[in-house]
Amino acid sequence: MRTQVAIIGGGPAGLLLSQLLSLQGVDCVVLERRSRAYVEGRIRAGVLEQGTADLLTQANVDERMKREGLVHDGFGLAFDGRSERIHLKKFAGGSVIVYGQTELTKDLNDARLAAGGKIIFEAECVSIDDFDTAAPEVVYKHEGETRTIQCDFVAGCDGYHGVARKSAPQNAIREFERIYPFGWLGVLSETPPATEEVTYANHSRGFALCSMRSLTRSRYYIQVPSDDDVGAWSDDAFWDELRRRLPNAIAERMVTGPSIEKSIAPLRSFVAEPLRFGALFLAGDAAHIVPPTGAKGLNLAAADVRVLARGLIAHYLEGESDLLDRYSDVCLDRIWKAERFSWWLTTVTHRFGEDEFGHRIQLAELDYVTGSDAGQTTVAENYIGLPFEGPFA
Ligand code: RFL
Ligand code: PHB
Repeated sequence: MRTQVAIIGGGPAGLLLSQLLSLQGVDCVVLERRSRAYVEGRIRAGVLEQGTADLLTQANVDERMKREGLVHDGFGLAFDGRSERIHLKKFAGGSVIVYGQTELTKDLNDARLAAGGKIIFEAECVSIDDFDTAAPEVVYKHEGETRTIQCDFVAGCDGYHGVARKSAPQNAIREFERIYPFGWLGVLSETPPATEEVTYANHSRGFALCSMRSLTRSRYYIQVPSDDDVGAWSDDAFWDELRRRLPNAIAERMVTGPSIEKSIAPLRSFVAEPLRFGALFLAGDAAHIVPPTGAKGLNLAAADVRVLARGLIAHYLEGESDLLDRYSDVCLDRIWKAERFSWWLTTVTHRFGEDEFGHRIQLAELDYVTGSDAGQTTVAENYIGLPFEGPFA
């Protein structure tokens, strides 16, 4: 098979890239290791920045998001028995949209397949060859056979555990990492959310997060040791622990019910540099991971794809390669700022061992940022997503 851009990975990054390229007539093929149902069933991100939502509008996949997504003009920071609000609209002039990654992935798959887009499910890329030449080749396994794709460019959108980043020459890539000594135990339940807005809670027993997927479906998380066994957490044990970590006013409003999904995700900060190796480009979780505390992962993946799609379109339609040449630098600027914010929000909201001094410092910092206009502004402008134009273009 031959195509212009071979896209490895049919998660949000790969699907959005294929949609943006196809709309401009750039030919591409998506290889996805898992089945469509598996990809669409992965409960992950829930908060979209306005810039991500705008990109989905450009990509013609915003109809259901506009209808079903919940627009939030603020979010909560709970600590010391109270909950304060960061006013996103007032201090940063923007908002975020609560819309699940599962729904976004469904919308993108629907749009691609309706337009006759090429997504090969249960096709595992095993190697990316000759990407330092003008004739790269992607080797994959599908239905028991080994097949190849000849292409001009390869987009590595295959997540943290994929093959794309591992294919980069060892002497050309640098990796930066921080692993946190805890994970998030998440529960999805068919119950009305306890809070109107997403609320991050600092508690001496550990972090907790109240989120939602709709007005009748809640998503909650609690900080747990990274080696905790999800099987050891009954629904009742989860609800009891969550309740203990929330201010009374929120705990009293909590409605419990059976969990629909329960899983533990490790927390990690990771960046690979650069993002380009000849004809191979890394995008999304393949290139960087943030702890989920700032809700940045999916949004960063979309921001990478925005730049990559523009670069590839300029290359094919205008014969202009400048944006592709700047891809790595443009994306890394935003990536490191999102890494910083996600790391910061993680450090002020999570429990790090028996550090009472550290806990008091966290409370002072949360009191400061929620109580000062300057503090709220810096948190709000990062949370809604740094602008695409101006210094963050
Ligand atoms: P994905 O979603 O991991 O998709 C990669 C795809 O590549 C496939 N793949 C391969 N395909 C072919 N051949 C191979 N060799 C392959 N190897 C892998 C995989 O099957 C998969 O389908 O990466 P992508 O597209 O870069 O998207 C990134 C996002 O999924 C991720 O950043 C977010 O989910 C992170 N995240 C959040 N982000 C937000 O912006 N807002 C949030 O509120 C938010 N909450 C979260 C999160 C992630 C979480 N977890 C579980 C880590 C909450 C949690 C709990
Ligand atoms: C979620 O709803 O899953 C969610 C919300 C905010 C975060 C992370 C996850 O920061």
